[in-house]
Amino acid sequence: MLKLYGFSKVNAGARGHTRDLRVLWALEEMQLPFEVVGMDHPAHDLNTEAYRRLSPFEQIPSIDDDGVVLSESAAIVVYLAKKSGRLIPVDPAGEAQVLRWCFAAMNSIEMPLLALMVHDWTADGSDPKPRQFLVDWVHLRMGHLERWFADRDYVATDGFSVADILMAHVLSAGIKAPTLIAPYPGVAAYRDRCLARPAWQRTYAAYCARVEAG
Ligand SMILES: N[C@@H](CCC(=O)N[C@@H](CS)C(=O)NCC(=O)O)C(=O)O
Repeated sequence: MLKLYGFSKVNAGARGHTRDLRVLWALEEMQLPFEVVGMDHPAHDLNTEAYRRLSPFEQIPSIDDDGVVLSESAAIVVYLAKKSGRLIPVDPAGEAQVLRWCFAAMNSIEMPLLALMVHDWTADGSDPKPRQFLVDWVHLRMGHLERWFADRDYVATDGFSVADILMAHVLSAGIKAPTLIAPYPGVAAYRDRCLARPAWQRTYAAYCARVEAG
């Protein structure tokens, strides 16, 4: 049975946004059987030699699928898609489009959003320039996405794919200020279209029922 290492307890600010949700969503979409191994972040469950063998950076999510050990949410959802034959095309050209947009979600989009978030956690506000640079970077990328979604429902292919799980999660968990997405109605509609999927609704409800704030 596939084991997913996900949070059982995590700080209140992160609860509901953590990256194990990407894998839980993919598993729900694909209807694959799995069990969750609940990890208590405040109790340092991630900082053990045993867990580092699964996840070298001591992070969630990771999986052990009967000996196939993986960390990195994007690698995991692509593995699951290929294993199940769902949410990724079988032809190399279609698969390449999905991989392209998985990388874009994890790099071109998540990077500026995460940089802004970390800045806002840590900076004392004495110099407004770094924050303005990061806000401008986010708007640049959001403008690019808005153009991309002008004639598309999903980011990589005609149908919903694992790239949409990653992109929609980044656009949802990574954007704290509504002002960062409000000028981009196409991006907001795309994110909401993905999050309206029954599999996401079930995933999120089960996560909220299981994961404690600590
Ligand atoms: N690139 C990794 C990032 C994973 C990550 O940042 N996980 C966070 C939770 S969302 C974590 O485990 N943080 C705990 C820590 O670093 O101590 C992925 O996409 O899986």
